Amino acid sequence: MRVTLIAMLLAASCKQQAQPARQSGDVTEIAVTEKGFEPDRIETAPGQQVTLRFTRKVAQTCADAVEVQGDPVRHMLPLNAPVDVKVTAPQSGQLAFACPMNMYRGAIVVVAQ
Ligand SMILES: [Cu+2]
Repeated sequence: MRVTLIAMLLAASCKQQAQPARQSGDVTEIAVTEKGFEPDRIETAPGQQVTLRFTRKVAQTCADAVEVQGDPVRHMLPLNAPVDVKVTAPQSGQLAFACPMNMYRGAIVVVAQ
């Protein structure tokens, strides 16, 4: 009986944490690994301001910089040094980011609330 109750409470709290959409001002950590950007898909609400915090964790990668769609600045990513890039999500669709050679890619994906 008691175990069942605890299990239900745990399930309920997990459900709350699983909300995909970001709040304004949220920081999203993105690692650069041998696989590329992790995560490579960040869900957010329309028009939200999101801070992407890129941290490159591998020395040998062509993703030593990141370019965000609509942002003319190429953001250099020094090894193991977090770099914040502030973006505003569009009203719909997605905002892509990629390494300068466009091999590793990711996107901020707008989801309806
Ligand atoms: Cu590349």
